[in-house]
Amino acid sequence: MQPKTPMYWEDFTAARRDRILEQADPLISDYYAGRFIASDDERTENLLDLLTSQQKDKDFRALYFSVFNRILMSSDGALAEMLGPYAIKMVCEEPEYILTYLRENKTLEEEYAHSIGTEILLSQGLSADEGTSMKSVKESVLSKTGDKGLVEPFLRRIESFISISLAWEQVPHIKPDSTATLTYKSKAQFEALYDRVDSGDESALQVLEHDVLYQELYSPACSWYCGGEILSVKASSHLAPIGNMTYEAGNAHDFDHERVWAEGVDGLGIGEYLEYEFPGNCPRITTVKIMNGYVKNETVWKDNARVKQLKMYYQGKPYAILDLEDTRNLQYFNVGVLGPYDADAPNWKLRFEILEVYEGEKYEDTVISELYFDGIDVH
Ligand SMILES: [Ca+2]
Ligand SMILES: [Ca+2]
Repeated sequence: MQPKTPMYWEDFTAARRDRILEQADPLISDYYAGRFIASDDERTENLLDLLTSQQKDKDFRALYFSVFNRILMSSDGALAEMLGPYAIKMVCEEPEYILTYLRENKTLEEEYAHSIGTEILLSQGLSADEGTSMKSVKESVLSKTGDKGLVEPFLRRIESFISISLAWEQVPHIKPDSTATLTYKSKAQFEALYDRVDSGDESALQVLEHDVLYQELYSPACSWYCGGEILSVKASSHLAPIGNMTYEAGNAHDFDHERVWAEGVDGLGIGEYLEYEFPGNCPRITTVKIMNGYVKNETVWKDNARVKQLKMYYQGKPYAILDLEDTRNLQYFNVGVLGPYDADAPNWKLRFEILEVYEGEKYEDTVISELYFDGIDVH
């Protein structure tokens, strides 16, 4: 077997580094030796142009990459803002070389993702020729390498940075993208249908196949949940059990429309919340589905309060306000793309806080029967 060829600056011997530095442009060797500090000036701009110029020589390539990383890691303010286009150029020029290194250096990878993500955010509102978009970065990188396993985790880091930054700046309202009319059957009615299917009754099968409630909660067919994983569902409070009926957080995510979460504080529960925790490698979420109120039957639905607005927090930051309709129909909210989908990423959370309610006729208990998800990265 051939010994591994040193590719990166820190793999080189000190003697070899000295030789390379002697031959390098003085601008680079001066910066390397600490004879000037990078800032948002012309000299730094010239240095950055040089560092991100196309470089076929492997020795120089290692030096340029190393020096650029040092600038990136130590920059802030105006210089940091200036680096975005250079970070993009760096990655797009030789994605395999750069991304292989970043994969092993997560802090540096995060810096690149922030720098490129910031540049994309700053370009919003500019035309395609003037600005940089997620799409143009993606196309540019993929035109240089077909290694999607290397490229896609990095692109997701950028997208995740953009989602969090946008959420921080503004909290948009999201109305239901669509709703589905549900014909509510009790579990006993479903059981009766299953029995008929088991005994070969085609018409019972037809009924189930056209029943949205069955398809959503009770069918064993494939869904996002074939890969989607939720570690826990918690709530800030819940109503104490009445008889053998509980109202705890998990009931909002038990695929049982008759069991519900009800907040447990005096009054209508403004400020109370549900919180879902996901592992880093959970497939990403694009849709939140909600059965609002105590949907089991029309009477209990009217008697108890329903949610009018849910404030959604992603990674602990306000992300969106879901404007719910006052209906027993299933409501689908298109929430963008959520989650890092990366085994190395830490667990993450979504919180849904009650901001406003539709009051019930009898009780000051605000209820959610189901809050669950759909998404991508599965199948
Ligand atoms: Ca439930
Ligand atoms: Ca209450």
